[in-house]
Amino acid sequence: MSFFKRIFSSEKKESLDSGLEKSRTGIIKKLSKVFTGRRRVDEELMEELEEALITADVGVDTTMKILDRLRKRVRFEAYAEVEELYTMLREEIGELFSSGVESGSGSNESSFVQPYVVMVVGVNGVGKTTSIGKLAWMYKDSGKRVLLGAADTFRAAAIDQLKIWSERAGVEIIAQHMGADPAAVAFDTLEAAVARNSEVVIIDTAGRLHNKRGLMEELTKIRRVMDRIVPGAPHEVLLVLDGSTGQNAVEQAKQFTSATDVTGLILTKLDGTAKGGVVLAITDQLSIPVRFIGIGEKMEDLQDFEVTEFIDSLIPATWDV
Ligand SMILES: Nc1nc2c(ncn2[C@@H]2O[C@H](COP(=O)(O)OP(=O)(O)O)[C@@H](O)[C@H]2O)c(=O)[nH]1
Ligand SMILES: [Mg+2]
Repeated sequence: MSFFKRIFSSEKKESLDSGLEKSRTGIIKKLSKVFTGRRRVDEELMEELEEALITADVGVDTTMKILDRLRKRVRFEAYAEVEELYTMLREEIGELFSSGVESGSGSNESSFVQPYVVMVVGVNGVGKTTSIGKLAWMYKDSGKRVLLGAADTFRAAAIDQLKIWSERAGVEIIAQHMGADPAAVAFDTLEAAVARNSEVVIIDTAGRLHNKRGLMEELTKIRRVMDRIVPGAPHEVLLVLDGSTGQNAVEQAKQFTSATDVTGLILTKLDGTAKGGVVLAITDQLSIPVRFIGIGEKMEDLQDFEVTEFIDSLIPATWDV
């Protein structure tokens, strides 16, 4: 690993650790109640562990799955010490992530297709526009020519907000007036991207979920128009979910994925919440990889999601049970 890579990784780990601090503290507190003072693994302990995970927003179904596997292993491997159970818990969580879908690597695809078109969807207020600003900066920082499209034309403030982010990130933006047809904005953006030789295009959208059919039609229209200019676009559809809403985020994801094809997830606001366990529930229950996580409001506060790093930060290996 190069010197710079190492510096970058340790910085990344530090901000991940501080971003997930509330979740980690919450989970450790719950787990320590279960494990402390115990030596032997018995059914009572297993039931308490089950409850701890459910209340840590891992969700009932996912918790049951983890506990089933733990129970089998405890029986089969004849492990009975709590330290081993803690290790097994971390392993099973890792297994859950890797058996669901591959994750991470949100920033490499753009080298293959040009322009690489990313459409960002999700309910109002989850952090779409903010995440687009952060993503734009991330791509720009890695040397890409980035263009943003302000296809959330529902509110004037939404367009202005994306403009501010485009300035902050130092990237260009295509916008029209409030109330303009979102598909027309997407069309303009892709045309401009082709003309300007942009490498990455990120399209903001409005997320009014009050009417699923309307949402579905609007997103379908935007996709169709983009595909006409850049065949295959959008190459990635990122659904943004607010991690601080816990199990509601899982429900929202289910609704959205039935309205349009989603290729990846961005989980935001993991910094302000103790509900980080929801990442497990989401990964387990939807077959969609988590691409990025938001751990703050600043431009640098978006990270590539890496399973091992995430587990190490949320449920540290070195914690003494
Ligand atoms: N703490 C924190 N706040 C965030 C994060 N992502 C977005 N926000 C905040 O969430 C609010 C709504 O974000 P916005 O991007 O406007 O959501 P949109 O309606 O989906 O476009 C803003 O106040 C953002 O600063 C995050 O990762 N952490
Ligand atoms: Mg917005």
